[in-house]
Amino acid sequence: MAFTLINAGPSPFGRKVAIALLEKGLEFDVRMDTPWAAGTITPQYNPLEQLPILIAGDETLFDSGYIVEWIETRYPSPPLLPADGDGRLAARKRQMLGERLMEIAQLLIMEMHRPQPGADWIDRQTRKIDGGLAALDQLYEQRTIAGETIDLGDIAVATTVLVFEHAVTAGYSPDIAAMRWRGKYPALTKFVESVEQRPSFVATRPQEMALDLAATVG
Ligand SMILES: N[C@@H](CCC(=O)N[C@@H](CS)C(=O)NCC(=O)O)C(=O)O
Repeated sequence: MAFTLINAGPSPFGRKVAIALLEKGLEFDVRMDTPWAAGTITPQYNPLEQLPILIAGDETLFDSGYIVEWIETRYPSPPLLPADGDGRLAARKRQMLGERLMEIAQLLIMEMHRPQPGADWIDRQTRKIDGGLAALDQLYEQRTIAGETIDLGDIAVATTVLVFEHAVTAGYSPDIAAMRWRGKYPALTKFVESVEQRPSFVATRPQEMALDLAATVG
């Protein structure tokens, strides 16, 4: 099966899909796009006009959570979800927190690029980031990663918090205190430091792209 991943350089959602494909040993081509820019190809493939998109043979898949579910269902080996129900639910919970935290962080960063950011909205999103990171830290206090096994929850969490750092160094985001997690959340930090050198993570580091967020939301 031929796979093409349509992605944006820094996208943690796209990186999650790329890591899942690499962990499964599936080869894929990458096509970069900017969904906000004139001439974007994204709406041709996704009515929700978002990346990532995976073209898998004659199927077109979108939304990163759905795409990784599709990959896991079609290519179950090696597994990226535990076989037992409780383990699966625990992995899904971490995946959900990682994905929602990323969406909340995007809302917050976009708001900060508006001409007149709303202070209450910023406070509200900031509280969610504090709460979500603290919840993940608690979950990682109880998680030991056996051998080389990671799951879709680990991938979603690590890609999210790693892009928090990239967004600041690449200049897309102000340095927001609530989004600084390394060292502040010990169990989460230990977990990320145990996976960020995996070949699938090294091969998919966020790439800078020209982004004018003020123009996008203005
Ligand atoms: N729930 C979506 C979120 C994807 C998302 O927010 N993608 C961003 C790029 S990182 C995007 O395409 N934004 C354009 C837009 O929302 O209009 C997923 O998991 O795939």
